[in-house]
Amino acid sequence: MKRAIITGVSGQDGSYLAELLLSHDYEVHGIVRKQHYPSRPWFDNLVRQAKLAGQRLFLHQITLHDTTALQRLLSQVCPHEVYHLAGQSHVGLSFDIPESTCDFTGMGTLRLLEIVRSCSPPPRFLHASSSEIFGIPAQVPQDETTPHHPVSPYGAAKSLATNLVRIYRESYGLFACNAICFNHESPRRGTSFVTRKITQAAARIKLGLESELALGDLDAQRDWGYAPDFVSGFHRLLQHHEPMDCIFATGQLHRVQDWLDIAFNHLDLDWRNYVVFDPRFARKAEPTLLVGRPTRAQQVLHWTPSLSFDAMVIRMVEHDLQWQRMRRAA
Ligand code: G4F
Repeated sequence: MKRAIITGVSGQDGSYLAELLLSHDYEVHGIVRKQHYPSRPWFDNLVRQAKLAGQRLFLHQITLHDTTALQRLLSQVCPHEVYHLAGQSHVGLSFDIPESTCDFTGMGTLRLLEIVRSCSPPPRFLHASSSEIFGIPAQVPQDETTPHHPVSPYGAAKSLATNLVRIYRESYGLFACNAICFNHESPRRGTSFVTRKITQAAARIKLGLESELALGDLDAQRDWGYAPDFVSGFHRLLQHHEPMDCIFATGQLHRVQDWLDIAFNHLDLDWRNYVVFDPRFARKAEPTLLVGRPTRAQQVLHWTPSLSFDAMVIRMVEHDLQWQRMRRAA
């Protein structure tokens, strides 16, 4: 039986990845921050199911600053694979808390790499990197060779972490990979990200629970994919015979306004009647034309996105509608 450690297991990607690995008969050890657990219904459900399935999911409350606790966990578990997904993931917030963002995301990755390097044998290591490393990119679309040009403290921290993973692979021969992820969404996305904020608000407006949605830049563009597809790419990347960095993206650009069009139309609403501009949600600097070229993922890992953009938006709206109805009935 393979053993895996996941940092950030209670988040969107971590919970999908835990489910995937459990379905492949892994023993999964998830690292959680105390204050984040247990507060997410899907994660409570996963823990319940894993218990029923025979104790193959174990949770450990450790912060990424606690090097000795992390070291002890890795030496006790002797994992075959480590998936490093934890981090401060809000780009806008990173302008308010740049120091902790850089410490957690940049130095946290370095601390983990050092621990992995000291294991015998070292586990395979995946770092969930981000398209934010490209910021204002020198080429469109971006691939694994595109130079980094971040425009936020978050992007700079991810760039440091991404380079460290490459350096540890090249210098110490670690099986260490960067999954360079463009935006990826799902019904488990946090409600402060624009996508889930829109689908949740559309559902609440439809049910008469809200009447206004405050947003920043509606013309902002991103390459938005479906989160469960991305975590299946993470797993494929660590099963490959050699370590490498890999872009996960759809290759398609959409605007924030496209989310509004599809989500509100699906509920027979016109978003123009509800959306107001709020400068608090406008960024100090916006990346431009972040769109990935996932050729390596497709050709080498045989990875393909399973859900279209429209289908993903509608799936999230339907989930939020059902969830809001359940909460109202409770
Ligand atoms: O949903 P967002 O906050 O995602 P963002 O900044 O692209 O970051 C996400 O994707 C990155 C790439 O994978 C990750 F590295 C990162 O951790 C995170 O998962 O914002 C998307 C766009 C931005 O251009 C933002 O300016 O939506 C625009 N936007 C417009 N109004 C808004 C809002 N963003 C938020 N969060 N809230 C708004 O009201």
